[in-house]
Amino acid sequence: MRTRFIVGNWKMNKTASEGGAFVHRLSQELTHHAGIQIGLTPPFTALHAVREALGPASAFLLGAQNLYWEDKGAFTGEVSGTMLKDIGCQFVLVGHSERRQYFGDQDGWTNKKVLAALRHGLQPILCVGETLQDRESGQTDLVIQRQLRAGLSGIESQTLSTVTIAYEPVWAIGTGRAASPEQAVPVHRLIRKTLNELGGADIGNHVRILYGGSVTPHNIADFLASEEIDGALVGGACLDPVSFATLAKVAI
Ligand code: G2H
Repeated sequence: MRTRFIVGNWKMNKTASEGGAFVHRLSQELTHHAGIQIGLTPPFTALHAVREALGPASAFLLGAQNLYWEDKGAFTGEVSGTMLKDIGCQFVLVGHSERRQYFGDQDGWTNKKVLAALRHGLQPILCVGETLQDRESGQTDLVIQRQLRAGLSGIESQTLSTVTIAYEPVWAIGTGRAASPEQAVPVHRLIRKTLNELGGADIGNHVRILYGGSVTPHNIADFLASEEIDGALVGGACLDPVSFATLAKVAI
């Protein structure tokens, strides 16, 4: 049985003080969320404030939006797994399509980042997804398999089951045009099949696969109706605490 996971990806939004205020409001709105996990990925600059606002015993998980694979050194502008662990992160996004599209994150990099996250005890959420051009030219399966095989290279079976995958079709991100469950479910099945090929017979059944791309409080139930979809990576609809709480309540 896989525990549902709802993650709010703040992207480049909210200052430290806005992040703290968000957590206080979210805690009021979402007093009961047993049975599912809820994660927040503030920008680096708000991680400390959000950790403080959550408090040490919070059931909400704290994550980062990216990391660099080296532990320390002359890498101007980068943040390591050591630093994220130290500030209280429990998980980290890797290979979000905006990283791939705007900052040159390639498959080889996502692999180094996934391995670095695991080395530091951070749960990686590896994001994969095809562009509209990929989909329209019938390349979706090839692209997803390539991103998975490259990103998860060199990870042994037991560890593979601790990784989370987010399927985010690029054409659905921030566009208000979510994939339909009929479009998403076959890709989730393909991801499980590929995980089985990578890690052995039943690994795919243990790995959580989230859907991301224009998820809202209004469409989340349609995605969760499929047992293939274990939760959501939410962008725009997570920035307002009431909206995010409403969305999360559907998953409980
Ligand atoms: C996809 C998603 C969150 P949005 O990037 O990762 O954003 O929900 O705004 O499409």
